[in-house]
Amino acid sequence: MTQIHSTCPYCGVGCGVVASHDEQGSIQISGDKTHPANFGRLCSKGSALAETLDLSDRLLQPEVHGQVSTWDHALDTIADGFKEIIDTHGADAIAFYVSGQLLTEDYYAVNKFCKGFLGTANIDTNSRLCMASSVAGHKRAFGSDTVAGNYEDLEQAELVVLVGSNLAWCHPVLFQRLSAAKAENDNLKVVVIDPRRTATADLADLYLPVQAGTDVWLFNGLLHFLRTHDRLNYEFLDEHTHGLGAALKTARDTAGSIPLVAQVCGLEEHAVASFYNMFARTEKTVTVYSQGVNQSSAGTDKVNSIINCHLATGRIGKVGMGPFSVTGQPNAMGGREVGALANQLAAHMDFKPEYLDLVQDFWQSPTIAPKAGLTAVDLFHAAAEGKIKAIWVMATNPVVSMPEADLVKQALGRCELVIVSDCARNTDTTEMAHVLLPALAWGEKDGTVTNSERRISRQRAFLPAPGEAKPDWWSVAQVAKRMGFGDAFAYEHHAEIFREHAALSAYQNNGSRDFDLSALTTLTAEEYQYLQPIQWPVTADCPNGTERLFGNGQFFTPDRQAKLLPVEPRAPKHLPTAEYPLILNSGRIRDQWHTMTRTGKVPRLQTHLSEPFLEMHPDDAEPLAIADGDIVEVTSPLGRMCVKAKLSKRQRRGSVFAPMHWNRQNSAAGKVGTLIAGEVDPVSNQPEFKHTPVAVRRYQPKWQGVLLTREPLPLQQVGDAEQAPLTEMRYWAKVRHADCWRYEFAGDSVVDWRRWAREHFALPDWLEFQDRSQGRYRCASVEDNVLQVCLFVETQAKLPARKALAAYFEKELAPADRLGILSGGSAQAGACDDTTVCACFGVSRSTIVEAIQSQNLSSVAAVTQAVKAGGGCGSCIPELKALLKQGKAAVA
Ligand SMILES: Nc1nc2c(c(=O)[nH]1)N[C@H]1C(S)=C(S)[C@@H](COP(=O)(O)OP(=O)(O)OC[C@H]3O[C@@H](n4cnc5c(=O)[nH]c(N)nc54)[C@H](O)[C@@H]3O)O[C@H]1N2
Ligand SMILES: Nc1nc2c(c(=O)[nH]1)N[C@H]1C(S)=C(S)[C@@H](COP(=O)(O)OP(=O)(O)OC[C@H]3O[C@@H](n4cnc5c(=O)[nH]c(N)nc54)[C@H](O)[C@@H]3O)O[C@H]1N2
Ligand code: SF4
Ligand SMILES: [Mo]
Repeated sequence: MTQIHSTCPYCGVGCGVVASHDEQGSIQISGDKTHPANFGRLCSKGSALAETLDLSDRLLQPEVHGQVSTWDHALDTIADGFKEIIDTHGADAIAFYVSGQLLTEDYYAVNKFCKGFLGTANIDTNSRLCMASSVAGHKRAFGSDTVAGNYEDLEQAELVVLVGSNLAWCHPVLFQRLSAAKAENDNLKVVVIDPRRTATADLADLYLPVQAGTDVWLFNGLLHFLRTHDRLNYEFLDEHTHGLGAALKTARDTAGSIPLVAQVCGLEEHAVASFYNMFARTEKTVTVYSQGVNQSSAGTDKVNSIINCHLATGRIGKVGMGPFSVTGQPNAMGGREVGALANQLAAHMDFKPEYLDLVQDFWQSPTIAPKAGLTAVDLFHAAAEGKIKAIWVMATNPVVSMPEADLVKQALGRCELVIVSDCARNTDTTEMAHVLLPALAWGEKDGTVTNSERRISRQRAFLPAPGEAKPDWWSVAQVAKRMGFGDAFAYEHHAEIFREHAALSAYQNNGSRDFDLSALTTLTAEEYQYLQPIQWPVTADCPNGTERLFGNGQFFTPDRQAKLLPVEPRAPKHLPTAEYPLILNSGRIRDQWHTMTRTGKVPRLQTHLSEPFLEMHPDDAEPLAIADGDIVEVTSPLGRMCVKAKLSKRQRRGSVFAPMHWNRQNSAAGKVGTLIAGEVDPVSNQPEFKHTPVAVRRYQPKWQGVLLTREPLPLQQVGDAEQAPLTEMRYWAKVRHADCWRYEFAGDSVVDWRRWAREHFALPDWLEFQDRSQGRYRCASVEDNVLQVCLFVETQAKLPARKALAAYFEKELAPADRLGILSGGSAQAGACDDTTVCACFGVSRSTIVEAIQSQNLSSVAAVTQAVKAGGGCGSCIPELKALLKQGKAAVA
């Protein structure tokens, strides 16, 4: 048994994991008890990592124009293409769109190649969609992109304010740490500010269901309140900041009274007053913020309105206090460190003349991009207009995750050369590639990532490179070599790249820049291999890293003073209209990661929420005659989406929520990016993902069906007009079970199901049942007593319970089962599906509710003891609490 320590590849918490390998090759992933981010904990996604490591769906060989190719040919194609395009159109006709899921070493190499050797700054990253507003806000306030505090601050605080953050689902281990600290300390209070009552809100002492887009009013109001209640820290303000007067004036002019704030923000006055009082009287306050803040056309202002309140009270950089932007991706921070945003140069330096010289000198490069390049939305617009001729997309899936997602697809269609580096073979973006490069995936790749608290950790390989897959830095270096830059990219090992990256951070720094790894510039390959998690800056003065910055009141502006900004609140770009009366919010669910290329492989991660959905308040649904589980069509001026309605009072009236995960690989029209406009924040250029006016209507199909099959269908069979009548389907979604695939579908076209099923699925052992008067068709195909396929179509009645059907795929069929299948399984037809709450032990909602009621359970621990739920990763604990609460209410 060998054990290798690595870091989880999902969220920015950056948990340490241990991969244990036995000789038979089976691998187990557990939490690393020694890692300071998680001390052994993992969430549902992290604890399912071992189930994502198989090579199904992997891209394992380079491809050029749809043909498998050698690396040489693929790399030559890229280098020749780049040279030709640069010769005719200039370097700015080339672009890179990269990702916070690259390792720092990959990120450094591609940024250096683009800005120093091709000479264009047209490299942007999906962090533009994620962290750009925080970066811009930090720079305006601190002069540098610095997250001052650390995770321990959330435990040491007495007030944690969560703004636009669903920490329970998106940073689950940090949420677990906060919950545990709260359980131990009665003085630790939590405020949650989010238009949706999320699982995170269940931990809150005070929950503010703020009207979407109004956070600046709320925090301006807070700043004014702090002043009128004499809570400003004038000593700190005088010595260490500028801009107080203007900030206070704007706060007073725009949010000078609690009734006004309450009205604009759609909150109760007493709730606003409680929040302000809690903040005013609690010195140890941490304000955590995430995409409800960043992904807004006023994102940067939201960030500064929060930071203002911390600067005004001097609560920054000290134990248990500070503004805290939690990062999304495993290496969102690393991307910022290497400078791979289009408006950054490198190593936390911008396009200032002195830095251009410094970086060019360090790189010894033939050129240096003189000014900022195109940011994500503009970059794809430029491609759509034919100005970008070649684009290299690395470790991101923009055809799904960008706003105006369909325009992004068209833009790629217009480019002469589209290169996509990915580990997955089939994504909405790989479909658009001329050249596909197979990348090493997690477990195979090796390098470093930086988490939300500036902690650099190693991701270590514990699997051999499969097929022809290579590290991303290697493909960049190979193209660079072919373009004549071999000397600058002669890396043989990722440790060399890390050393160079550290050296650039230290180069002519002398304490002038926050990002400084000067004590790591001479790491040997061995020291790098055993590098322990460490928080930057790492310098001669702080060789073991730095827990917090700014505690001394010294910032990274020229005069070392921080800045408060006057922030004028403004409404989101697009407001609801008569035609599009509801506000569409979008984000994440507990068990899926982004576009599902990895978490989508794990059956148990699909049991919690298995189909694309739109969450809406029952009062908004009722006048539209929409019931829970109905299919709805959601439209914006840009496009439409077709998903299932999920009614919930957790949703604020007037606003609806859709997850960002579904795409063309697993649904007919579940991709929310299609609807979202490319409106961006004017300072950060981050898109407004959380505020799209939409219309919703019920879609009543002529028939609905479900197909379960042991082998996945080729996509065309359910999507292509030539192939099958199913194309007319307005709705389909693909769900993975342990032993079969499930396709849910619905449509209007007239289909001869009997013929269709026989043509596609009939085996000698064929069971069939049709009742035309009821509009019902059912069939099943069995081979050697093993169920291969079953199909159910209904025009009037409900479809059978899916769990029972899927269970037939798990066993050899007994004679009685044959009858059972066509009658819809042991569960009654019409029984609705019972969702799984605990993904670790597969415990369903009904089992938990039954146990709570019959055994009169009153605590999470008791539920865990009774039915195991909550005893694994703990991600479902907020839901268990909610079920306990409901149970109590029912009894009362
Ligand atoms: N399970 C899971 N975890 C993840 C990810 C994943 O894909 N799946 N992705 C990771 C990544 S890259 C990121 S960036 C993070 C994101 O983590 P979060 O930011 O926590 O997640 P989101 O669901 O995008 O949005 C957060 C909340 O903002 C709220 N919100 C919307 N509009 C407003 C507003 O105007 N004001 C306020 N105050 N709140 C608003 C939404 O209702 C939502 O609950 O998650 C990371 N963790
Ligand atoms: N509607 C809506 N859209 C959103 C958001 C939202 O809240 N709402 N959030 C936005 C945010 S915050 C983010 S971060 C983005 C995320 O969006 P994306 O970055 O597009 O999502 P992923 O599915 O994580 O895509 C990563 C891709 O890289 C591949 N990959 C993984 N590791 C590697 C590697 O080492 N090398 C290479 N070459 N490939 C690799 C994966 O297989 C996958 O195809 O989505 C944004 N889009
Ligand atoms: S909280 Fe979960 S997804 Fe995030 S790093 Fe930890 S284990 Fe991975
Ligand atoms: Mo993100």
